[in-house]
Amino acid sequence: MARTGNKNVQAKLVLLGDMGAGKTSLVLRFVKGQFLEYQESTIGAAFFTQVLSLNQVTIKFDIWDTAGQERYHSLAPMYYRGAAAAVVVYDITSMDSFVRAKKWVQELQRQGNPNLIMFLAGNKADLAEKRKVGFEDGEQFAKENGMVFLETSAKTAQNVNELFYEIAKKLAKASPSRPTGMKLHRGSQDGGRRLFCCSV
Ligand SMILES: Nc1nc2c(ncn2[C@@H]2O[C@H](COP(=O)(O)OP(=O)(O)OP(=O)(O)O)[C@@H](O)[C@H]2O)c(=O)[nH]1
Ligand SMILES: [Mg+2]
Repeated sequence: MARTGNKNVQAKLVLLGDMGAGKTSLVLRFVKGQFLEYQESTIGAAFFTQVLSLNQVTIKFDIWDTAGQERYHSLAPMYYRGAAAAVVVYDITSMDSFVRAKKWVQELQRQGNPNLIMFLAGNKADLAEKRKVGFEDGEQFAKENGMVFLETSAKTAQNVNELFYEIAKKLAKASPSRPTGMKLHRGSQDGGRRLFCCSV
């Protein structure tokens, strides 16, 4: 395969949403291919990395998985500031989590990065019998706010890779070519946790 024209993109990605919506579970499904029935609530935030290749573009995701508990709300700007993409997650079995997701979207819109690419994930799609938020409600809200919308399940893996591929596609389009290349930390694909980070 021709190696010319390869593009390397490093992108900061943040997940936001109510506690228990499944942010950590989505990231763990994507980064490690695993799912825990009793996933612990995140404290502060957790950091993961993952590399995705799309045709001639290699995307290195720096993923900030934030804590949904209200007491950590004030930390959130630290994680979404400078982010290229944000995934706002709600739980389709919880109307409260959908209301919370809308608030996150408003906060992101107010914080003034017009280039932020936003995604809406209605998670726990496997729990269809307990559904409280209609597919159309998520779709409609996403449309009104220029977001890409998917219903996902970290448990069954439904649409999880698709979500990150959609993000990668948008980022690849949005980011300028860097012909000299950047260093990729391929060794960190296992999604190591680091509590303190980072330059923005
Ligand atoms: N059935 C089902 N359960 C899920 C799914 N995703 C997450 N869960 C469960 O929901 C609970 C909460 O998931 P987490 O990933 O910890 O949620 P979170 O958004 O990271 O929560 P905080 O860290 O508190 O903000 C866990 O017990 C998960 O096993 C899903 O797609 N389907
Ligand atoms: Mg979590």
